[in-house]
Amino acid sequence: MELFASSTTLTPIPVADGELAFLPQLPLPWPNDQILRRLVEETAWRAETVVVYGKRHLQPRLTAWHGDAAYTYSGLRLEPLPFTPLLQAIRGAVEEATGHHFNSVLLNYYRNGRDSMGMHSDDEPELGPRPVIASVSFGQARTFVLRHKRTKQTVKLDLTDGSLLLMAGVLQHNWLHGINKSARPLGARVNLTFRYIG
Ligand SMILES: O=C(O)CCC(=O)C(=O)O
Repeated sequence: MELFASSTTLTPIPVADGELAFLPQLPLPWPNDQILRRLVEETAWRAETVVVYGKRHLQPRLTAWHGDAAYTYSGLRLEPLPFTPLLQAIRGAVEEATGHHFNSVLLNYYRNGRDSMGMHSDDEPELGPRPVIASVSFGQARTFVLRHKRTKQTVKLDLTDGSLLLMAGVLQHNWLHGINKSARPLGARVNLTFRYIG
């Protein structure tokens, strides 16, 4: 272990068949609550419909896609919006902390505890054979659930305000992840997953 680990050092979370690392607070030039407010107000949020097992569903959250290229998942094609100055600044902090380069970001707005994300893997071919995905969260802490596809092992992580979770290696091939609904009333949360689309 590093004797003088700096606050920008991600801590590895040991899991089988993949890489995970966590930083409780990504160093950013503004307070988290200010960033959350700006993301909520300045983003062109969309309520998207996806096709799951042949049936159309309205996603239980709002989304926006910014970057250089379109992104397709669950029968949904997202045309990119350009990076805003705020998203550029957050991307800069993420690239500094992780040493990885990202050209796209998916924003998810969970308005309350009823908003959620079903279990899935981010394993679309355009993310490459070992997708590196940096997930930054603002606002209400939510539980991020990972389930191993083969062993069914479950890992739960509290994604707190300002935190950064890095997913890498073969994680997306071996694990599903998602955000469950909550019976408790919860506040707003915005999550940004930075990706590299090749
Ligand atoms: O909101 C989260 O933490 C999960 C986001 C996610 O799974 C995704 O964007 O693929």
